[in-house]
Amino acid sequence: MSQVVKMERHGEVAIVTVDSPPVNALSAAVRKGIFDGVKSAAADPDVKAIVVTCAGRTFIAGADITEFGKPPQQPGLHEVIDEIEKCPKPVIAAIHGTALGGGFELALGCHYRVATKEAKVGLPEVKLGLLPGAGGTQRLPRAVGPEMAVKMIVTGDFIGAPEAAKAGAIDEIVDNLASGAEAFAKKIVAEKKPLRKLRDDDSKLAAAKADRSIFTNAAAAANKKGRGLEAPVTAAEAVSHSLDQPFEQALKTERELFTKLMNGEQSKAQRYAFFAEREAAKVAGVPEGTKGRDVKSVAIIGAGTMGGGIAMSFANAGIPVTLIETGDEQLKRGLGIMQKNYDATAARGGIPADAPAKRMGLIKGVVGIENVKDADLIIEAVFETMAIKKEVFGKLDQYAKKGAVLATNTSYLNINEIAKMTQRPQDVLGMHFFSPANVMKLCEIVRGEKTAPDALVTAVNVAKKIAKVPVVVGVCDGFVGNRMLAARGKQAEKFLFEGALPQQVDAVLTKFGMPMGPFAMGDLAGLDIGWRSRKDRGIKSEIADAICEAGRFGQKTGKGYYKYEQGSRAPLPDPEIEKLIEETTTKMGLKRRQMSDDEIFERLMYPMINEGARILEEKIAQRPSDIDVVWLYGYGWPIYRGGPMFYADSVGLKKIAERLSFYAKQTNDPSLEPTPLLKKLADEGKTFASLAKG
Ligand code: 3H9
Repeated sequence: MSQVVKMERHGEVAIVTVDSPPVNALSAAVRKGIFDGVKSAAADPDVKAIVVTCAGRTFIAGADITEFGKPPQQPGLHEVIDEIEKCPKPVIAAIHGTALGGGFELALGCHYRVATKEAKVGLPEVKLGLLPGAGGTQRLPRAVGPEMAVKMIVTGDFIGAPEAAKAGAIDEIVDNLASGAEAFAKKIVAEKKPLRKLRDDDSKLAAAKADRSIFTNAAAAANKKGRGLEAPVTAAEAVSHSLDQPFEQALKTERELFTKLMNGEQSKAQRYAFFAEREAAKVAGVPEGTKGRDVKSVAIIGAGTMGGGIAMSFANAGIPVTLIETGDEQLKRGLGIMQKNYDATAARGGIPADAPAKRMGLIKGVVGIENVKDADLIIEAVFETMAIKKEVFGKLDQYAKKGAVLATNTSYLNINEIAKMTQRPQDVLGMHFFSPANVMKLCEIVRGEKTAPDALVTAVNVAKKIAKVPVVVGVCDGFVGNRMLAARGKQAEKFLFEGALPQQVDAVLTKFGMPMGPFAMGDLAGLDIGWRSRKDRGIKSEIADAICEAGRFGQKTGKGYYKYEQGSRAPLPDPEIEKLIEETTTKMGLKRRQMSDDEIFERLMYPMINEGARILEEKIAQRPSDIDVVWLYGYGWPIYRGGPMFYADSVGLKKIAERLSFYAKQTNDPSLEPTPLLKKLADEGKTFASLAKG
């Protein structure tokens, strides 16, 4: 048989085993192997039943995404599933790990399904901008009912095997997969059970036929959550055809909709993001086989907004942490906020009712930095001031045990300088979380000049363990994300002097798909922080300073660049701001002009992309796709646009370089000229992606 699919006989049961690491994806070879295996077992008179199972860590995790967009190879997944379904002998899927996408669809095409208790099943295609394209939108509603099916397909969320069994998608939970599946197969044969084909079973569809609101509701919920995404809405439509089209016709519709999505720009970007995220975890310059250090206990210093959010991330992942403060008062306040946060999430059904107590139980609050002594990983999240950070690291050097990884959650400061406060700079690095740290998935792992490879790998591993997306970056002011944000912010601020209002600038970005624009973001973060820092550095910004002088610090004071109604976070344009901007610019003798949305968009985006190119030149980021991951998971960049560098490639670097040069001259700002790297790529007609290919 094939290299990736093996067949053996256990008496009257043929076992077809897929063995194609890492996740047994349905490559052409795997599809052919299963097809041939089932066909030959069907033809063997001594075989009475067939088990399809997988070696390694998981059942088939879906179609092989790397094959998408390439010329199709036979047999297609449909043909494989047809071959299984029409097999005259019972075919049983034996599932462990995760049966996902095409893998779960293949299992649904089998006559029976058994699974281990820990197994999970799901149709996560929407997360790749797709919909299940091998019968999933038709067989799943028949297995579990349309309401549950549409919810699973539109969210792409997995469910556990016990829940799937209760709903009707799994026939039996087995302790030992191999022996359990074989025994199940023999029982089916002995009891002469029929060949159950989901395509022929409409019993669960009847109830839903009367009330089709489940589809519109699912699509509306998806629309609300994933602004601008095409796939969830299209997927809901495909599932709805289980009710109004005969099975074969609905399969055809499903395939058409799948193909449309697969060839679309959104799915292309989402598939790119999937691989970019995985690529980001691979650290260049670390010797092969470098293992992370053992992390059994974690301490976090500072119970403020960031420290609290980081502690919650650990507790959410079931990992106990020690949270350290300088006094009882501060500790009590921090723990109180975390408790309130958890309670609010539980009240809106985001976590189970008993979760707040359980999670708070994992966070041990203590007073005194000496309590770091047993921790294998220490994350400092104190005030963002070099002097304070240095003092803390001096103390950590004194109290932390040998080999502990010492991380700072700074968002701008120089890690090398902080590391110098210790006798062990090899153990020091940055773990830059994004606010709110218990929600945002990004963690920039900042590698100092002396950071040891195994310390770096430890931080990457820990970040993954707490469900963050780690991206390794180098030391510079603001690292990758905030440095690019600053390039954008500089332009946004200029627009207010030139003629635009905050709401016009922000709307340009929200229309593009960003969750908010720079001014709404400033209001959320608090305008006083920047004001204080400007004062410290002796910098003036007439409009921003005037806003703060008027006591408008953003959401926390109910007024900033916008006004906010009591208890609401919705930014409302404020005529007072319009007046303040006009008065300030008049006083400065500036003549305001109408600015077009196109100019605003280009002047926000392109300088950011230019800064991204500079970051690559300086090797602060390892690869363009890492920059994209930073923006996707740290700043809410719309996933269907892939990230700023991916977006730049789609616009064309030549155009971006030309426009940057144009604006450099128009605004008399030479810093906007394209960087040498961007210019070179543009001149050569190349893309950022070409850099990754070497
Ligand atoms: C589909 O099925 C369409 C059908 O409806 C219709 C067809 C007609 N293909 O995530 P990990 C690689 S669409 C190719 O780090 P984990 C991944 O890149 C598909 N490669 O591991 C990585 O490679 P590397 C629907 C894949 O344990 C390695 O495997 N299915 C695929 O954290 C390990 O991955 C999905 O959307 C794939 N399908 O998580 C499932 N999947 O080591 C997508 C993974 O070189 N996959 N790789 O970086 C996942 O959600 C997770 O990978 C999984 C494992 C949960 C399976």
